[in-house]
Amino acid sequence: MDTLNLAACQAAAADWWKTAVIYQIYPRSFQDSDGDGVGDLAGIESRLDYLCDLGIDAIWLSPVFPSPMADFGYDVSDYCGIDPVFGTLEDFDRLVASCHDRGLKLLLDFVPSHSSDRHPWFLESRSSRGNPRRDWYIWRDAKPDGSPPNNWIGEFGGPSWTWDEATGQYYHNTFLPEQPALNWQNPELRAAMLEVIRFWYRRGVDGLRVDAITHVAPDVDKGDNPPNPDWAPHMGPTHSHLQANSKNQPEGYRIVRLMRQVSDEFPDRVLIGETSGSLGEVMSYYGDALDLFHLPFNFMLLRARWDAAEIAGLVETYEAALPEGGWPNWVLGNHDIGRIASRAGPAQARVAAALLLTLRGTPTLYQGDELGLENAVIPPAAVQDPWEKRVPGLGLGRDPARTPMAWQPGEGAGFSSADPWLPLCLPAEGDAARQSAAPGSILAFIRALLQLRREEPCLQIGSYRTRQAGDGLYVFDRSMPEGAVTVCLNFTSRPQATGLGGEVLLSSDPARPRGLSSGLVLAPDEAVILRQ
Ligand code: ISL
Repeated sequence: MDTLNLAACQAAAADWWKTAVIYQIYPRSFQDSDGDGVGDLAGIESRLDYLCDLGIDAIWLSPVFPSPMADFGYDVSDYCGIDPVFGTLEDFDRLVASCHDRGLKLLLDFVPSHSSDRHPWFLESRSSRGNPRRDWYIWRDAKPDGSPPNNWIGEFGGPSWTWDEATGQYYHNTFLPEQPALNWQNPELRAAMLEVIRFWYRRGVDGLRVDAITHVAPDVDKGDNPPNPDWAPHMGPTHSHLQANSKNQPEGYRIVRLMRQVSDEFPDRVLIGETSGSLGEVMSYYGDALDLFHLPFNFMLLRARWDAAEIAGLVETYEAALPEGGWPNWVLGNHDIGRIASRAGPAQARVAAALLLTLRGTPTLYQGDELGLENAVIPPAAVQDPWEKRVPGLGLGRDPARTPMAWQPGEGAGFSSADPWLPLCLPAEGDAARQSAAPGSILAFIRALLQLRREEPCLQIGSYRTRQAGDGLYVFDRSMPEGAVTVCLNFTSRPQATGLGGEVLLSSDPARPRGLSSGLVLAPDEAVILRQ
């Protein structure tokens, strides 16, 4: 499948976010600078050189806004501020400047579907039925029997309606009761939220990752969701019903178009949407006229069985589904899902990184995955995630992928001088300092991959074509009119003959000689990039 012609290659090179590699920072767990056990903005600033050495182009920060932290920042109580645990607006301005000095872009999270129940807007809204901000949130009467207006279930379990005794109505919450859903149908709320985008762009932010977009502007009067015929208890309560009426409603798409129009008032900004469902749903968020998200997140690799043929199949399916002119993107890990080194197995972590960083499209690399961090075992007393607390024991909790970075030897692994908010989990190959000094480490391999990606236009903007996929071997080409590179991935723990020859540009095995090779046989769990 050849998906890109020369003109498209040139067009791709014009937008920075098409050739960039994005690195997701989960600020609570990146670097603590003030000894409270929680990471902060000054800590991030102090680690920018590490990120430059790594070779990424942009950082995206999970929320750093004022928040009671019921959902660790995804419950925002002031959209235009910085939570004291992370620092101040001055710290933020300094971070933007320090990023830009180094040629790094900075993206923020934007959480439009819900605020915190401590947001002054909500405090006003719930103060009386007649309050001018009542309609900024979604309020409905109980059914005659006192039950909620419909059967929708919250993403973290429980009804997605919360009764307000004082005013005698239910408010809608898609996630926790502490996260009331914003009513985007209200023109004043809409204007206020769109102004938030301008606020951060005026401060120099280069783009936004828009949270939980599928839940924005639900049509709560559309009726009950139908039961899910394929549901099993281990899937958790949320999926007991299909979210046919509660997600991806037409008004939501209109809102995204407005967000994009505001974003386009500023040059060179990128809008990324957290779409989470089917391929069709993801594609729908490009917009027929490519007027919605530049990059609707592609989470296919997050859910894939770690199998060469299966993954090659989904890459082809994704490539084929892209709208004309739509730019692809790939995500291998984030703060909501188990670590890739645990999902694929630690031995496959290099293969997984090679896949993420050589597929066509903008990759997002999650902090700690460059160290091969695995899921942490969180003792029950240390659990923080509200999802795990509300629906325990099903493995839904997200703490295992949110543990602090391990930077260097010594107490707190250089993350904090205090007890960290989540237990530290050391990567099997050692902390960042140790891996930096070890040529065979996963960190060294990912640095080399990112350097090769910078030097090799094929890897940035070349077309994609599967060569072979099956029996644990996945080989694909990235081509430009001037030449091609071939990526060979061994998904197994046994050697694999590729039948290919060429110049070895990079291998996950530092012992493999560079230069010409014929009849390439991959070692177990090896990734090799060849110039044909
Ligand atoms: O809606 C979903 C499935 O039907 C979820 O996958 C949903 O998209 C996802 O949980 C949204 O996650 C984001 O918003 C949450 C927050 O807890 C997560 O950390 C964030 O990534 C609420 O803001």
